[in-house]
Amino acid sequence: MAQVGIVMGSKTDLPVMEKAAKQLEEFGISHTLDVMSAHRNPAKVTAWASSAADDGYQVLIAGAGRAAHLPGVVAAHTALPVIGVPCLSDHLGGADALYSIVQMPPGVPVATVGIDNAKNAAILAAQIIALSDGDVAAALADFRTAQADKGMEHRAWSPDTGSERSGFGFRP
Ligand code: C2R
Repeated sequence: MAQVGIVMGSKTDLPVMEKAAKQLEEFGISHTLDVMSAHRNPAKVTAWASSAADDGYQVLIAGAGRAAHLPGVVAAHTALPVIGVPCLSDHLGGADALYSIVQMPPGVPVATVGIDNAKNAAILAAQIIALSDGDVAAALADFRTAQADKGMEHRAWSPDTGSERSGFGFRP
């Protein structure tokens, strides 16, 4: 049984959504990756989301671009937490997908990450799973430590002078 189910509206979303899969792998979290569209394959999406909890998933991640209704439709069919990833398209700078996902009306939420930020979706999924999984909690703690150490390696940039100083902080 996989812990996280990742779906995307089109295989053209794969370059973005596979970043979520990669991050989950680094945390040792089992997952599935599927393509299904709420308007092209409505019956498939309904069946998948409706049985997701019984199938053992703990968190679902749904990515889509343009009129991104997939995350909301998935959330409509399950009580599992759903994280939406707005995918960038050729139009509107990804704002179409972002607004479609983040502006769910009250009652059926979709936790929304930044445009194309599938990595954050995976980290958020890991944080939810870590509430009841000590191994994932430990993996997340290691990840945070490594990230902090990596940040310290960067040269700090001063907003006042525009100059660089070494030794602390991170560079925006
Ligand atoms: P194609 O490249 O297949 O034409 O898809 C996909 O997520 C993709 O970003 C273009 C874009 O359409 C999106 N799409 C949705 C949904 N299904 C496909 N937003 C959906 O169900 O929400």
